[in-house]
Amino acid sequence: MKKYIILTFLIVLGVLAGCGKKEETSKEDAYVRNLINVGFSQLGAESDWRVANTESMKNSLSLDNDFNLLFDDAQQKQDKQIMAIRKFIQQEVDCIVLAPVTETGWDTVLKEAKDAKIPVIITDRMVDVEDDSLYTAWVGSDFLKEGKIACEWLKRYAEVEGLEPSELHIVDIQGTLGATSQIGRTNALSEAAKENGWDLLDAVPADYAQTKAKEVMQQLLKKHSNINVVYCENDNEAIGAIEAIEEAGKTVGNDINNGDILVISFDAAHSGLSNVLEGKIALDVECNPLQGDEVAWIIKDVNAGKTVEKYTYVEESVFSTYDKIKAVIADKEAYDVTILTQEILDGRKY
Ligand code: GZL
Repeated sequence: MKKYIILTFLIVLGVLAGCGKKEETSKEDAYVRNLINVGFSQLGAESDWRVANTESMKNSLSLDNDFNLLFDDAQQKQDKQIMAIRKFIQQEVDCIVLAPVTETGWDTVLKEAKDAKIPVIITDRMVDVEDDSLYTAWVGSDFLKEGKIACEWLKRYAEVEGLEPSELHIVDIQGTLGATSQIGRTNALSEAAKENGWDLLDAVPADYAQTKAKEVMQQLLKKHSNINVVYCENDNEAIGAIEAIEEAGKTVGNDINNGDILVISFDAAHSGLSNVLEGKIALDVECNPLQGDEVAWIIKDVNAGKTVEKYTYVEESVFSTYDKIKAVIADKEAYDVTILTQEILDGRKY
């Protein structure tokens, strides 16, 4: 069957080459080289983060890096991801990469991959399975820690601004319910609110989508007249929420004491950081989407029969233009707050 994949691939390549398209690698090279066939089930294209993540994976799992990548976009539907994994198994790929939309519901299909002796690498969010030998490795972020960093910053902001904890009236615009990133960021806020005595008014999911977040924010503004902090679980939600807040005649910024609504966000994508630089997002905790190289190295090591690290966390930063807080602590680890400038923004990769 593997020959089928390579043969099909070469026919496609030959057709493309026949269209006069200059291939980075010639048909003969591809045939001669023993490519690693990888099936990648990506959960969707719902956010700037996801688009950057897909680009990173495609750039790393490329023909020039000795990969033949079979890519599937599941449009945020778990059943489409399960179908894609089953198709990769039928095609006898060498490795499966899964970016799971939510944590549960993967045991059966990952068992099928294991029975077919196909290693599975999980990226970004986590899977919640009975037997963690169903996946070989995971590459992603510590979402609870991201949330703790944001909440530690908010606690220090209130102290610097002379605000009583009970004067923070917060709404949480959540990500996709059941996604590891949503679970971690939501739990960090609800724990901090309880610990610090903050007024956590509401938590409503918006699937990391800008349009949905705008609608959610419009409803929250109608329901609560005293909101002064909006905790958005990604940048696209923050941008949607800001649109709703400004259309309601309110202001976003770093100055709650003078009537601003403070917007906190996650991802630190270019769109989010542009809003930080404009002073519209007060804090943006990075969630690094550039996981492709790490995943490619792991696949090559697995393919070569080497043992690999089970869990790999990507590097992340914290951005603001509010320069009265220089660092925050999360789990005994200090995070320097990067005071964002245009130069730093221009130098970012996504
Ligand atoms: C986080 C990732 C989340 C991002 C959102 O690793 O799963 O999903 O924070 C994306 O932007 O949609």
